[in-house]
Amino acid sequence: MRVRTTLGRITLAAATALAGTATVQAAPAHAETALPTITDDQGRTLILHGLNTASSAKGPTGLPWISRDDVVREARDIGTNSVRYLIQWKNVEPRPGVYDDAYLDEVAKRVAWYGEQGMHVILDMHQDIYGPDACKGAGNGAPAWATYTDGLPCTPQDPWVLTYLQPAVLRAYDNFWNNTGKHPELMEHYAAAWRHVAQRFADDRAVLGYDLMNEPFGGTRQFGFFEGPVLAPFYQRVVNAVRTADRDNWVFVEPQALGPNEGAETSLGTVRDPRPGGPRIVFAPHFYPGGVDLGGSYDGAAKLLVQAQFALWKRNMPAAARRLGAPIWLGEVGGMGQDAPGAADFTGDWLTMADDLTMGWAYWSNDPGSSGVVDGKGNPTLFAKTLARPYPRAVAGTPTRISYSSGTLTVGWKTRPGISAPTELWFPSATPPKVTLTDKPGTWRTQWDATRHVLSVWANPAEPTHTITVH
Ligand code: 9MR
Repeated sequence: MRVRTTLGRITLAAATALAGTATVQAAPAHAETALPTITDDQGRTLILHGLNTASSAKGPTGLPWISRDDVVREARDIGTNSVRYLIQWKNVEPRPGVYDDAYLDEVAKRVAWYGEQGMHVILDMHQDIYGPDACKGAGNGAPAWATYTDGLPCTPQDPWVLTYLQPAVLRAYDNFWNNTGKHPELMEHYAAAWRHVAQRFADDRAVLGYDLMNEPFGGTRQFGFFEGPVLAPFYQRVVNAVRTADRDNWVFVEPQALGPNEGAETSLGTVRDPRPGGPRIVFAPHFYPGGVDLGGSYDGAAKLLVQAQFALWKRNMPAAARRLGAPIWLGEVGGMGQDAPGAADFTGDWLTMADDLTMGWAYWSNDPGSSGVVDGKGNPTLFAKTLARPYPRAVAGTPTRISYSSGTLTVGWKTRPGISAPTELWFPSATPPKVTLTDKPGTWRTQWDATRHVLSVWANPAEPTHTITVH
């Protein structure tokens, strides 16, 4: 009886899921209006390819391992046009209300390295497991003075994510989100710290925006008890604070990590942008299916599980972006060692998913090692090759298609009136590419920059749509 009931439920769930799929497939692709896009100061859509830089910034100095040469090499060899650059609340506000501007100067110095390469910087206020003082140095992010564990015990766990469930860590979050009713001041401090950072970088031309909190975790409140009632109002408060200092940079908001990282739905509420001239809020989920970052693989039965999570993510995250009225950007994906079974395959598949969704990404991470782009000896890894993929870095309109296979890049877009800057495509090779475009001959032109490996395309603005194919 019990078995039958369960089977009945499963069948019902499967039928519902299939019905959902059928509806989605039956609808013609153009029936859904395109999501808004992240744009540059010339109105072009930015497709961001970048590397998270870096896990090493979680340490005491709050600064990543990189030198200027590493940034030059990334831009040249991988063609990145952006970076998700990690900063730490503990370094920004080492004592309550006291900001370390010398730290922000060091950040600004590194931001300038990206600016020299024409890259866009997204500053990410990173945290894992709340902060170093929540559980014997296991975490990063929050300063000691903002860590209230109320004397509860803690033992760091392996894999590291299980440390999130330790009593002291849960309590530190419960106090931060004021689930305990005892520390309303902590979220206020966080918002004010962001205001300070925004003030410092508002006029820095290399900075594109701010990722307000890495992988939020709700403590003892999760999912519908957290994302709607706690996280969204918190983001609203931070956005309002940022906007008092910076009207124009983009603000990136993440769903909670648990669930959405694996493709589950998010119930994050809408965040309003008070800036004049249209919202600049980006939905910025991560993708870590099947624990690929925690020693998982992409072969055999594990691959089937991960593929199911691909399908979920691909349906649920764009749907959430649509609900929030925001562009989507994949802020973290990767973490798999280059020797893990299926690493190249996995990378190819998420890159294809990103292209299918005309969505940019930031790979985790550029730290030297087996999941970085250089290994411990400084040699390029598998990822240095796979991430160096042809792409449209700026599109003079709304992209409708990005696809790359067998050496051919195809990009479709709709004209957006008033953009005079060209569409720009990046290629890993210096060989001039062969180009065809659907615009009438003589109405468009291209220019090849063999140093930057960038093809600029001035399409005919009188044509409503364009498709370029490049071999
Ligand atoms: O890869 C990182 C690992 O070496 C650290 O021990 C861990 C805890 O700080 O963080 C890992 O990076 C994670 C990132 O901070 C947040 N998203 C998931 C990343 C991969 O697990």
